[in-house]
Amino acid sequence: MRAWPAPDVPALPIQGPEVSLYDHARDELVATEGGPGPRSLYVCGITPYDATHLGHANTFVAFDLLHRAWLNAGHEVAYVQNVTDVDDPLLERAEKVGVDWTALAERETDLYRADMEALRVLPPREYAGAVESIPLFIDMLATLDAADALYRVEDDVYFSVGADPRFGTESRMARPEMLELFAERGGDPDRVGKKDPLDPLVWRAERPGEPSWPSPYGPGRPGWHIECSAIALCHLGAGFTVQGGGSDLIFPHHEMSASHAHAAGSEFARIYTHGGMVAYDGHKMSKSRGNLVFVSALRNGDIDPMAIRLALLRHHYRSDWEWTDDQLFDAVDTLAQWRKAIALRGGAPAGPVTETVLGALADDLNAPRAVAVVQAWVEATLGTDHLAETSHNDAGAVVEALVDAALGIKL
Ligand code: 5CA
Ligand code: ZN
Repeated sequence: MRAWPAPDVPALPIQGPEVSLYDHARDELVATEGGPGPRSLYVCGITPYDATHLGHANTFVAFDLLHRAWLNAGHEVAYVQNVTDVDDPLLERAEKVGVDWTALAERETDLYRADMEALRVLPPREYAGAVESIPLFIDMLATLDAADALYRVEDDVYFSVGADPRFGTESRMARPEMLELFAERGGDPDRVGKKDPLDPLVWRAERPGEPSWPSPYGPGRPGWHIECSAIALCHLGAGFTVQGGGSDLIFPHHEMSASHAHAAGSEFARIYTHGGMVAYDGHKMSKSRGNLVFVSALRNGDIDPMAIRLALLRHHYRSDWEWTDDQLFDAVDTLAQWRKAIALRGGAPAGPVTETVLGALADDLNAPRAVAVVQAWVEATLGTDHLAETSHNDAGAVVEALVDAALGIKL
């Protein structure tokens, strides 16, 4: 599937430090090391049945900071993202609004691409749709079958979590919590005939009126977790650097994706990192609840996408927070102030700003700290005392390039 056009990333005068990231599986900050090859990142993408909301944007902007921090540290980056372009919620929405499910998926994916481009998110190297990747899932199912990790319940095929001795090590959750989340997030713990209530469906036999594809298990469609597992392994290889997504995917999705890989004899990610949940009107922003603020709606209302990005970056990517319109208005004002300061071209010395901003981002993507450092430079520059002393330097150009390359904000 095509991704979206890449924004320019200016070269910086100094290289950034190596990046550390919080790993959920180990519950600590770890170095994102990985030898001389590229740093590799898989981020769970959208299910395209509705437009991109600010929660999605927050997650993709967070991992864009990682992408940029790696580039600024001198690494090549292999980035893969998926599109869940066949799934229950997509089929249900298409039926409800009376449109063809493929047309709905195409329309919403197009809108998402436009939103990502406007937010200056670097595109993935591989943007993989589930439908186009079905042969990968069938291959992986064959490997799991050979490892005795699959069984049937009527015509459906399930994965046995008992086939992975490391099951549970990504989420570190106790079983009662797993059972609760599994039921909430697409699982079917009560289905009769399963070996373990937590076993997830990996191939759903054709139901009347649902799309299906041929497979050795009969016509059907893939389960959700096998999709991300197979796409990540195929395009990034076993032991890729980071599995990313929002914290709503810690369990079951990332646990199951990792388990499928382990049972198939492959390492999965070295690090599991999750963005916090953005709320609105007191609840997690979610398509099912409908409490959404769409990126495209803000853009259509003539809001500068860079102000949206700045408003998101003022929160640490791991925190849960609530969106309010005031934060956006504040970001619009701040952006105007930043633009005024860089337009002076001179200003307070920029060298320490570059080093501190790159350092903050390399330290578990601390964007709020990076934004505060830029803000301090802007205030010092707009204050008459500093400007008078240093008006001949090129600090404005240096900060402009830094804010663009590191934070993805074009001033
Ligand atoms: N297609 C699956 C992943 S394979 C999916 O979760 N799709 S989604 O459209 O529901 O979400 C897309 C991405 O945005 C996921 O990484 C998800 O964790 C994240 N996300 C969803 N809602 C929010 C929210 N309210 N705040 C932050 N991130 C969110
Ligand atoms: Zn996923």
